[in-house]
Amino acid sequence: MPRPIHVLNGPNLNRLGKREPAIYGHTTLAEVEASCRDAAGAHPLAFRQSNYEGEIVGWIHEAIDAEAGIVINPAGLTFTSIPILDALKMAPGPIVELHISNIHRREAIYHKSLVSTVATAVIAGLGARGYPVAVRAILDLFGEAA
Ligand code: DHK
Repeated sequence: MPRPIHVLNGPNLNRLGKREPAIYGHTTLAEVEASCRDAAGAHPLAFRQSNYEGEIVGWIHEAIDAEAGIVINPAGLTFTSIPILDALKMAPGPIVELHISNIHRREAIYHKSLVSTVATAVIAGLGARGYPVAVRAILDLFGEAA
């Protein structure tokens, strides 16, 4: 069975497309999901978004049990959530941390990611197109092109 990929999105990303378009662009989360499914090809892909930290921790546990590769945009929880960091520490990997914006070019509150300490790789600043890039990178790391 091809290893699955779980794409997890944090708070406020359900508003993508109309949320601060100058920073996050006009692509909606549904369009992001479609681009991830295209990139995943035959690989099983779960795509989720929550505004709740505990729900995201539960999804990371599910990804661990499924031995999934994880693409995660924890959004604002990137810089605050030790529970998400602790959950990711248990993941078999690969883990690609993703940010639509280049967090290092933004206000200082967005500079220190807790997740980067356990991520295999980080993508930031490619806009919504970063998501299919992350999915293809996970497939490469699996050693299984789509
Ligand atoms: C999304 C958010 O909601 C912010 O809190 C992050 C991230 C950046 C993004 O660029 O996708 O800082």
